[in-house]
Amino acid sequence: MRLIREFEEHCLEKALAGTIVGGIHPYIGQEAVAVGVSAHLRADDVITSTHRGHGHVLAKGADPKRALAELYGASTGLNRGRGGSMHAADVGLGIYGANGIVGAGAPIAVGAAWAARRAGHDDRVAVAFFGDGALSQGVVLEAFNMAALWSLPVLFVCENNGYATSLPVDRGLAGDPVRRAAGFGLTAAAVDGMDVEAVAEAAGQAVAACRTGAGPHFLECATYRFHGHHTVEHLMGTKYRDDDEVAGARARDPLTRQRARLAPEAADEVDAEIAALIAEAEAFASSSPGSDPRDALDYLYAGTVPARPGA
Ligand SMILES: Cc1ncc(C[n+]2csc(CCOP(=O)(O)OP(=O)(O)O)c2C)c(N)n1
Repeated sequence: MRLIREFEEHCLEKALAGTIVGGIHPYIGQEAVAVGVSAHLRADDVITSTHRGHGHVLAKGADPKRALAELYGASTGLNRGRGGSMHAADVGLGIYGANGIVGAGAPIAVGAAWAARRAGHDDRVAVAFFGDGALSQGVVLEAFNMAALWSLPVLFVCENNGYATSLPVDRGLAGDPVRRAAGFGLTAAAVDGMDVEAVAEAAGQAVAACRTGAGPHFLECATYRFHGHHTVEHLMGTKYRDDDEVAGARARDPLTRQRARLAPEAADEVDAEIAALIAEAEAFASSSPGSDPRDALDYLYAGTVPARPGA
């Protein structure tokens, strides 16, 4: 969680300064979800992510140096600087991409689970992370249907942070997410997404059940993003949330809650280790060469992709 928080704080600063072109969608506040779920994932499992994807990508094991370089548009980035903040992927690590299209990762995860089964990897799990706004995208409901119909090992993780851009969830979403997923035959539950241990416990059960053929699962994680939807919101001073509401969520900061459970020396050690990693990532990313505009048309079509671990 600390790595994601520090990475994101760094990116926020760089995006507001214009070093990261195009801005970012900060994940700050939601770290417990990516970490609690990913704690149960193996290298050969697959994740799909969203426009708010730095946390998922780092939690699945992406190299922070290459992740930051990607945001800097550098040729050393995860995707040679062509994906940027919203499209970071590392197929070799089972990261099938952050995705700027709301809900688009869900059917990709279903496809990955189906492909794994076809290849005989019955205990490989695919996880689709998405926001509450994605629950009303038709493609997500189609993904629920197919995963349930074929009893695929997919864990759908809905990060309900209360807003789709500036639209409050109670004005955009009919009914209850858990009941909606259960209506498709998914095993569905809700959990406190601001508590990493609660998320880890619920996700652990769901992932284990997926691995043993119990079919698709759905986890609604109640969380909150501490910052705006996108850095443009910071620059414009857009406001649609009460200060009290944001302060209330910050009082439940998952990092503070987890720190209280750790020995102070252990927490300090983690802080020092992460500070060094971020400094190293910044040195690497800022000294890396940019992509060459002359090869802009390269890599549009897949040639070979890196072998999957355990393939
Ligand atoms: C298919 C599609 N519709 C609309 C958008 C514009 N859009 C980008 S992010 C966003 C809100 C998404 O909200 P949510 O899924 O709850 O995720 P969060 O931003 O809260 O993490 C919207 C509507 C888009 N990118 N793709």
